[in-house]
Amino acid sequence: MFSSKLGIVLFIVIVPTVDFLDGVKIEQDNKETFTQYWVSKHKEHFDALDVNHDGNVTERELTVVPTNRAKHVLPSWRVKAVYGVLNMAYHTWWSNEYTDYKTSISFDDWIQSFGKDMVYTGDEVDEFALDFFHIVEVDCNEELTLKEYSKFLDIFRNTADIQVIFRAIDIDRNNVIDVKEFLYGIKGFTYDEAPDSAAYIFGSRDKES
Ligand SMILES: [Ca+2]
Ligand SMILES: [Ca+2]
Ligand SMILES: [Ca+2]
Repeated sequence: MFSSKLGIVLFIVIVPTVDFLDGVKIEQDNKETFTQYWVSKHKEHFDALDVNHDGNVTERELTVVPTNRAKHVLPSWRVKAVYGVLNMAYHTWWSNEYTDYKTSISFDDWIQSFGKDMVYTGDEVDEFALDFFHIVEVDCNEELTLKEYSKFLDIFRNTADIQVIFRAIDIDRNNVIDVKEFLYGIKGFTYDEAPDSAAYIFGSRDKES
């Protein structure tokens, strides 16, 4: 039963639906284009952040709204840390010189920004991943249990089966997610242009109607 569920997740990862890509035009004015898979996974994450479905992610949707969700699953000092990390992410990767410091960012804006040099660096992605790992790693043993990891998924509005996602991220199948596995997932999500189950790290809205 479990393996069939995992199969469904892997199927979703490997064969993402592309209907929502209609109308998404990627215009890179400097070099590379991204694979359809890469665009589709980032669009899904963008849509999860765009809670009012108006096609734009505002500062509030990226920072305040997820922080409010964190209040349900984390103690207050960790909630403040969530806000701090998301605020950094907003000003680094969303509202910046490449998007003319807009406060309401469309998917096209975001993807243009991503393609520019210097916007996403490996160090910043690592810092984001390590910060979030330690925010939700509440008993300080450097491993995420299913319960700890589910806090991260709650913050990012996951509605899919958390056990299935956990198994996809827990690459060595020892029933905990360590720092390396979490970093691999965040980096894979950010950069990998080929399907990889670890790229499912932020969860999914696959039960959303
Ligand atoms: Ca919105
Ligand atoms: Ca732990
Ligand atoms: Ca593991």
